[in-house]
Amino acid sequence: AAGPGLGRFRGCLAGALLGDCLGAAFEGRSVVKLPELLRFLGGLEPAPGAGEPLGSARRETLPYTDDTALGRALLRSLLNRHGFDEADMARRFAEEYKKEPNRGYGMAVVNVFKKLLSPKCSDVFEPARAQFNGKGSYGNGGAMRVAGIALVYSDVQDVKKFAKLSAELTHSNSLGYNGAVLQALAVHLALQGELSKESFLEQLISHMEDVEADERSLSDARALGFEDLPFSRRLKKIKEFLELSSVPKADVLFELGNGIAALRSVPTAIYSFLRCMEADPDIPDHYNPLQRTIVYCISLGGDTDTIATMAGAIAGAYYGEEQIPPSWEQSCEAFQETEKLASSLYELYCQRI
Ligand code: R7I
Ligand code: MG
Ligand code: MG
Ligand code: MG
Repeated sequence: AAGPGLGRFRGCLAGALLGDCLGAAFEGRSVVKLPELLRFLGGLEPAPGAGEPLGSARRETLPYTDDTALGRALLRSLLNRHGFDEADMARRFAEEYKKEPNRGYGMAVVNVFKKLLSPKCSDVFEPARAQFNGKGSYGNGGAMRVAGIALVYSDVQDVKKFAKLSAELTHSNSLGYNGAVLQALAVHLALQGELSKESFLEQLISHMEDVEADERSLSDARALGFEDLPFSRRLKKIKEFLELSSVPKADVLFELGNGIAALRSVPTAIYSFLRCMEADPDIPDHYNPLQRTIVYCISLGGDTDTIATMAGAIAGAYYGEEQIPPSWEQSCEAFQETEKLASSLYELYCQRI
């Protein structure tokens, strides 16, 4: 069977970039007012009738953050090594951090990068295991950068395996790396294209019930005071939410969250993507479903760059590059890189099928 086309690869990387750059302008705000967000987005459009050339200096450039910096490091490693190579990927993450340490990295993960940069480090998974007194980080850093795994591996078992390994370079708590597995699975399914909301969720639930059933996942969840299979449970909550014609923002934040823990952000990104397949009375109709997804994520506040980059990657893989607005894309720092990376990735993906 013919695999996904190049437009989905471009869409995925561009959607991720948009989510990060647009979301970063609002990161950490507990409340984002929709009129302010819509005004901000309106400012990205070229002035009407001004005949302004594309990419003119007048347009503001929105910097990308650690989400994109590491997402691209992951992609370059996969491309260079023709697949997952833990030592190469770890080195690229650490070198990327060293080159530009002010991209908004998580407070704790920088210690992993510093240890990886030491010539004494022989096991590249060891610094991540030492985080948080040996419990490992459950932050969303493994998930925010993982989309590329689904763009290189077409087999779902490979997607799970390498999403986990890539995340374990910095996040050894299962609540961190299982979030990365879930995000990679969502991108994998989105790349296959036309698929109902119901079957998208059913497939995610059935994969995650398997992923979360191992001893480590059960004991990590219990140690943190969560019920068993916490990601699977939140996917089921998403299913309930989607059966309602609308869900108050407060309920979404209470049940799914908008925080830096993978458990409080990956399900939120997936919900945002699925909810925004339909029109939203609060979001203007001229926005397409991909734009709506990003607007919705940012309107939730909190970890806006990361939730929007994850939802943007899923939506971009699903809808393809046709839904990437040029004016938004051209507002993002280093947006031209998306095209090059997508073409190389697509070539590798086709070789591997
Ligand atoms: O997960 P990580 O890479 O951070 C990603 C976030 C995204 O929002 C990016 O956009 C960027 O802003 O940062 O980095 P970590 O430092 O591993 O985890 C992020 C935070 O999660 C930590 O600084 C802690 O506040 C929290 N955290 C934990 N807190 C207590 N106990 C993660 N794991 C633990 C834990 O085990
Ligand atoms: Mg960030
Ligand atoms: Mg931050
Ligand atoms: Mg963030």
